[in-house]
Amino acid sequence: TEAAPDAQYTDIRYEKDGAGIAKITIDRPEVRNAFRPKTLIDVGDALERAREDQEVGVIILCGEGPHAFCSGGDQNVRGDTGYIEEGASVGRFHVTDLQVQMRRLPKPVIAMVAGYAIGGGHVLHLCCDLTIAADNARFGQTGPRVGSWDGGFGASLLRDLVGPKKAKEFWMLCRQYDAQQALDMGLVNTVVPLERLEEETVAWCREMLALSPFALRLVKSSFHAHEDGYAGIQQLAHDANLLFYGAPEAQEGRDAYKEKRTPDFSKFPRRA
Ligand code: 2NE
Repeated sequence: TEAAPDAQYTDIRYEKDGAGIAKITIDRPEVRNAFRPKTLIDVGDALERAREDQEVGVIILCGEGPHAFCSGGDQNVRGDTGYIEEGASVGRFHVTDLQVQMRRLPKPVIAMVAGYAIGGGHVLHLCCDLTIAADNARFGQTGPRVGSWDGGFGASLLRDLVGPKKAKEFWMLCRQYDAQQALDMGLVNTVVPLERLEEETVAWCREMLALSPFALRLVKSSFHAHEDGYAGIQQLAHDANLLFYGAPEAQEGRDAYKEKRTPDFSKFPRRA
């Protein structure tokens, strides 16, 4: 892989393999890849870069090292008003925007999990489309232990994956679950030995890269149309609109407007 030449990130690395895969690595292993606001700003920027890059078809999100994917919000920068960005006086939850960005991004995002996916880090893997786990992966929520929770995607996506009782167990007991347990409960797609994690993840990415990119986009937005309510429907609807703009029927409407004439839709079938 090669780093993007103009990358100015402090908390992540952004790499491309030149064959359709972008990899975003949270690079704070000294705190088990916990995220501070700058980390999330960097990830968001890298996701946008991958989205805009027509060479990129699939995005891998992972953490540096074998010990952690991500351990959630960095408790060292947690203030009384949220997580506080360097130089800011008031905190916020930058992760809210990132979660939505991951859901809306019209390319598959794959979590590659070695070690801990805990707290807000666990929710990041939930927001990914697929999760490939190493055999040393451990999953769990810690919110109520540290005075926090994620009742949005952290509750709803988890419930959808493992069922309401199990999801409440995650949140109400703050236990950890190993990779095999995660696989058994449908939380991850596959488990492989740690040393094969990247190879397997890349193989899954290449399988997707051989498929129709627009069909994959529609698959993703179709799932989210229901799950994400009006925002999900909007994504799917505008994805359909993207296709419609290429059709003569839609072009007749645009052209008539520009030519200041009444549109003639009579030649277009009223399809059954
Ligand atoms: C992740 C876990 C289970 C790893 O345990 P272990 O034993 O492998 O490592 P250790 O020694 O706990 O951690 C290594 C170093 O990383 C720091 C630790 O404090 C330790 O630092 P030193 O003692 O070496 O100086 N570290 C780890 N996670 C950190 C974190 N999140 N913030 C700051 N420093 C961290 C274990 O470390 C663990 O349980 N970590 C805490 C997980 C956690 O509670 N995360 C926050 C949940 S709340 C959240 O993420 C959130 C939300 O609920 C809503 C919105 C946004 C975020």
